Amino acid sequence: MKLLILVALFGLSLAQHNPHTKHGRTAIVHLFEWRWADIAAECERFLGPNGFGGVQISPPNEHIVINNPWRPWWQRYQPISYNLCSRSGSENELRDMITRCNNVGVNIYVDAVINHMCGAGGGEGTHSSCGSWFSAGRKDFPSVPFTHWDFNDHKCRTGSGNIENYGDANQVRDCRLVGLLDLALEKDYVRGKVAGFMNKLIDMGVAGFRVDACKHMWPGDLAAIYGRLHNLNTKWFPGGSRPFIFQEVIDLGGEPITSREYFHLGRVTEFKYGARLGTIFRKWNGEKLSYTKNWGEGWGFMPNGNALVFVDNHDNQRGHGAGGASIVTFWDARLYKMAVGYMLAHPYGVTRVMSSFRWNRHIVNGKDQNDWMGPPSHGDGSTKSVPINPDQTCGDGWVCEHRWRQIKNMVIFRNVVNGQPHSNWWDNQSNQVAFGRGNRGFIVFNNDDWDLDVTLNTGMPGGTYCDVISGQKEGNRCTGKQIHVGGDGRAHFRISNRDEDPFVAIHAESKL
Ligand code: QV4
Ligand code: CA
Repeated sequence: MKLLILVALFGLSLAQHNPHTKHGRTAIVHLFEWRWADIAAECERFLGPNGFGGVQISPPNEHIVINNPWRPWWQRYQPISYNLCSRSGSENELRDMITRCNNVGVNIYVDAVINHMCGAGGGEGTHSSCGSWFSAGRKDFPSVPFTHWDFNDHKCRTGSGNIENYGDANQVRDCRLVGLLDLALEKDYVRGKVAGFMNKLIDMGVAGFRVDACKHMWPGDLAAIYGRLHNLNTKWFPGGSRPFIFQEVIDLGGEPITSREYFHLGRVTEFKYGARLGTIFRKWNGEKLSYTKNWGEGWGFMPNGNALVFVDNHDNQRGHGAGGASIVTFWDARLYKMAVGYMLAHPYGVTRVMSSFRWNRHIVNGKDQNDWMGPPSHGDGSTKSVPINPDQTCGDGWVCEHRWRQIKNMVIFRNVVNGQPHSNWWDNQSNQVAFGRGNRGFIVFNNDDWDLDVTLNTGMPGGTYCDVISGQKEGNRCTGKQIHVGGDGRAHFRISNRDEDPFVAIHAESKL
């Protein structure tokens, strides 16, 4: 009996590692700060047709509204209640988006902020996205309701009440993260409110959650909350499907709290991945692309089955969170396309692509003075919708990295090579490397300051393939470079270090 329960629990927790993507899709995209109506349209017109597996959405619940600075993006990480009206839209718009995305095979993953409510200095009144009254000073949130009994302050032992030392696991979990009112998740009542919020979303059809600030929550409390979650809605998912859980834990080493403590609960964000990949593509600290032959667990990253990987995220693309200056973002577009291409070609982890908005970046002594700036907005602070230009790029300050040809085509590449092993590695002991994915795909990078000119074994069937980086296959024609693979699987590659994008990728479905 005991064994049976153990097996059941193990099976249950394992299931939370599965993103439940449809039709062999393998990548998700974070549509940071997008409105629900725009995401619904994007699922139908772009994400579904181009093989994206899912969307990470910004927090959908009621949040504080801040005037100074003016409507920062981070106001959404300060919950006021679990009512579903936010800067991205109303509950009806949210439901419509979930339905329409599910109907085209694109999953929705919710960013769940459950460690805290708003900052202690958040004041009192109805400056909240659904207009609910609250008092930060009295720790009173009647529309949940939470009262001062539901917060952790009595457990926190620091002078300021904030986390002061990340070397002390107790204060990291029980004190306030940058002054944010810390919820007492050991209380059954609080767990019930959080699980109720998440279950409402599951019943609406979401496929899972990015759980915010997990380092600041006890794994036991999270286990209790996840254990209360419903199975996914059987309108779109097989019976018995557990919600996909990926937990934000920043573990670059050197702290007592590690990612490992969360592995049994779901996947975990692997922050080493983007930090190291950025250092490699920037060629800092003597790093070389050729050193990535054993990329993945060989680099000390977490086990493949636990990892959620990304080149940059909404925090570290603007100096918040972790990773520092090595992180590559859309601001360094040429390096960024290569780094994202590398990630999507490589079998390690569940991959997340970032989709950003532009802001007036203004770096003084290494710090971005405008790191707070919210999404493209109208004068009243409401978020602008995302216009699509005739060339398929986005307007009005939306970057839409996920629509860049090179990135979109590598999302398709990843789907085409899904399940195939990392194979046929080649490098020049510097920054020119190539690898394949069985007999389904092959990619070649030149991040050196000289040309690449080499014949390689691709492992692919003979034929002419269209490079999906410099162009793509359209009908029976190729708008980019053509690569001729001989009957022996060998092909000649020439990549100038001055090419617009110094990498080439071919796959089974780009064969002409
Ligand atoms: C300020 C002072 C505090 C003071 C407080 C008083 O800094 O010392 O006690 O006022 O009220 C914003 C402001 C911050 C302010 C705080 C509370 O930037 O200056 O504190 O609000 O009012 C995002 C932003 C934060 C922002 C927060 C809430 O990054 O700047 O804080 O939203 O609006 C660690 C964690 C990791 C975290 C990462 C950023 O381990 O979990 O830091 N990442 C996630 C999210 C991130 C989010 C949060 C967690 C919090 O990805 O976007 O923080 O939900 O590494
Ligand atoms: Ca906490």
